[in-house]
Amino acid sequence: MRHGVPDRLPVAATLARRAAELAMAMRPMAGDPGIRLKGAQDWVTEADVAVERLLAAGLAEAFPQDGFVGEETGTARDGAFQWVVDPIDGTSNYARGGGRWCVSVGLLHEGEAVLGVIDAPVMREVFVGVAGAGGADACATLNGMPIRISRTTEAGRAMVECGWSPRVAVADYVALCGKVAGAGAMLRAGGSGALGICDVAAGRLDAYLERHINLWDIAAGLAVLHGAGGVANDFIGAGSGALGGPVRASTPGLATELARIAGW
Ligand code: LIP
Repeated sequence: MRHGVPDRLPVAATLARRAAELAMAMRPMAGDPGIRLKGAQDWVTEADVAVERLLAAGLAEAFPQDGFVGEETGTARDGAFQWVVDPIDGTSNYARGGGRWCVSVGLLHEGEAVLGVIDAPVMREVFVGVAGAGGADACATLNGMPIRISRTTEAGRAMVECGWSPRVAVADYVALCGKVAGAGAMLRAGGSGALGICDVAAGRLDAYLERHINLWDIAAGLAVLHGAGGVANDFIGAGSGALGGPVRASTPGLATELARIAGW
């Protein structure tokens, strides 16, 4: 594992578990008045804020020298190692009593995703991904068992999730779905970018595309994806870390064709 990751992995896993238990305890019934509308179709619940506070406090206590970025509180600190957390990814599913949501804890080192822990308590699934030292010994697991991407190389044989949020015009999303389906792929949409990218890592999907997504949604998932042999566009290197941007996560064999199909 990369320097600094071995001592951070168990702390991240423990805190993600505690955060998932808190989110479960605060899980709203559909239509709960406690849900505050952050924007059209973008829900933030009281749990979102409480869970992020638990993660921020635990990580600051364990690693005061590390930086921290959270969806609800934004950038709190910079550091060579920077934690990037989404307290509840799949918030809309969570807010309606659904089960496809997770706590996502990612760690960047000098702008590279080197560790990811994604805990989906209703699904009883915990994904872990670690970058290798110099590209070697990278790995990814689901509930402790190794996972690997699929071998799909053609869009016509692929299953592809296309994510959406109100940050993107509906017409653009519909056009993307039309192009992906027109290439022969089967479409999926699940409402959690983190879990969608983990499904690519586990071979359940062959690609995850989204025109605009935020760093906290995918930081942990990128570590899981790379640990499982998957590839993605250089999200951080392209300057999308601060304000979000496009993500194309897939098997290596699909990367070029999907970039052509998406047009971004
Ligand atoms: C979600 C993203 C997902 C997107 C959803 C939503 P949140 O984040 O992870 O990729 O398609 O619309 O934005 O808001 O649930 O943390």
